[in-house]
Amino acid sequence: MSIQQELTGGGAIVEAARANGMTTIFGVPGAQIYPLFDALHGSGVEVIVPRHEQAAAYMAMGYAKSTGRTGVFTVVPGPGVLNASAALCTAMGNCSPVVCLTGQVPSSFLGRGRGHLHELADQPGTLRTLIKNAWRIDSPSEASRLVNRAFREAAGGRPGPTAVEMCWDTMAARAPVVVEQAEAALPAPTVDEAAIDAAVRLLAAAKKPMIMCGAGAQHAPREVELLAEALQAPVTAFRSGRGIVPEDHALGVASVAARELWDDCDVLIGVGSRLEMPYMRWGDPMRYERKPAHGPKLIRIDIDPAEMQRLEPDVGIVADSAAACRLLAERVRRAVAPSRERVAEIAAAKRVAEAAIQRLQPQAAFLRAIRAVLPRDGILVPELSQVGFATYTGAFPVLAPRTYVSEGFQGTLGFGFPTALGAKVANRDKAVVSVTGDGGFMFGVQELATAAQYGIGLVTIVFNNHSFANVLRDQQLQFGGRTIGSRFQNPDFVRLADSFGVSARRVKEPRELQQALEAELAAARPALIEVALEAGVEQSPWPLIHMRKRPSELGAPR
Ligand SMILES: Cc1ncc(C[n+]2csc(CCOP(=O)(O)OP(=O)(O)O)c2C)c(N)n1
Repeated sequence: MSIQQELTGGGAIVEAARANGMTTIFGVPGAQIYPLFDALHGSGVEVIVPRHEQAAAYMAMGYAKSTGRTGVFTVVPGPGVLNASAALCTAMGNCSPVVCLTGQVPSSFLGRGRGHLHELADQPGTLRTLIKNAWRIDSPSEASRLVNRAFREAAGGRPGPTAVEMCWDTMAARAPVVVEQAEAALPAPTVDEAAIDAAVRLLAAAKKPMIMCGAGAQHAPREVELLAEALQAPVTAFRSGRGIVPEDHALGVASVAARELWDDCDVLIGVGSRLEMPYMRWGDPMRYERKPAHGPKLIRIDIDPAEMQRLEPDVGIVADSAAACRLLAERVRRAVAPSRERVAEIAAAKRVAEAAIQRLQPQAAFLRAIRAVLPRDGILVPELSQVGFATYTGAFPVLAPRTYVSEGFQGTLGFGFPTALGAKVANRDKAVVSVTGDGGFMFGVQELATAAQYGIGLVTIVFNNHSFANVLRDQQLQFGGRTIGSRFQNPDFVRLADSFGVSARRVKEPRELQQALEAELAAARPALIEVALEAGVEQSPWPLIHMRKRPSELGAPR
């Protein structure tokens, strides 16, 4: 049902976004988007104003990744949008449905180059190079249609960010507006039966198939599990596809255990994944191979047809992963007799992996302490850092879908803390933990104020090693020990957090961390735990991430 009302352009955008399910918005106000903020008054929409625009976008991304629902943020055009742009390209890379609502110079200044407030030469064009799509809304009456399109495209196909903008005067103008219902989701392509048959033929001849998931399988845990059980195949993931099959399930394996099984794998099924792990991390990251020359036969299930060109499979199934896995599982059950020994082989690989991971200290011990107190449905957001990288290996088993919110291929330092705040806003009833280094945390440290102001009960664990430890290690090993720009002087994190009104304490050992985390999760308040470390104490996680050999053939880590 559509409703006609007299609204400003900003009001029309807000009502259209509400019709698309927006209940929370993250944003920083400014002159051009005042009417949009004004319309949020009394709308029932939860408004969270962070202290930097990058955080508004990261929070929307964390909201989206941890729920599967579209996250919405609003910022001023030009510098506001550019401040949010690292988060936008991160959300593009990790397939998060996010909608950006922004402004534009007054309509009579469009394209004049006169230098009006926040003017960018071609904002929608600039955005289209970063995200899925961007539109200008030229009148309040067009808002509903274009906002509907922005939401539909953000969530449809391969999800990602979209943006709409409206000129300053248009956003303030009042007009009769019809707010349409949200559009139905973009239809998924029908599953190609011939491709399914071809996949079944490959799988019928396979002895040791493996399933590798990405973000595109997060909505399909039941279907992936059905397929895995029909094949008795291990299910693995690098980052975005973690937890689809729990990593304590007999068939759920994290990356190091998967590497132990990889050399014997004869058919790989990629589900909603770019398959970075086997072909770029375990292969040569400097050499692009369109069609893998070595390794197992490749079946890919992906909703994005372009993926089949970027990494060409033997069988490509362009479809929604839930539908394709369900159908494939049904057919496989009739055609394939799964190996009885597979579960024992997987268990053995997990033991080998665990032994390798336990040498990755002190990170493995800290992660074990966190896992011990974080409930199964608790959410972890690992920042790019020594402890964060260690999570890629399986040192932190992921036990449920959407509980491990990662940065994806952009590797954007600084995403973690604000993204975790957004995840907590979306999951007030769940435990949410941010694991970050001191360097990455300081990219968004001001959001301690946001946590305090809105009572966002996120627990942030800052591993303080007074350095960009990764850079420091690389310089020490690869540049004759010449270090530059990799050590720093930090504030006193406990006093800093305290000054923001955030509960804070300092620990040194894994056991102390476990106790502190348990206490802070129980207190359900914004909290910071600093883990005080010396620079350079962490074992390098990279030998367990870029694994040219299976872990049972690796020596002790450096
Ligand atoms: C936007 C961005 N800038 C720079 C980098 C390069 N980078 C990757 S990890 C890292 C160091 C992180 O240091 P810190 O957060 O202190 O964690 P630590 O490794 O010390 O545990 C840097 C600078 C990046 N990945 N992304």
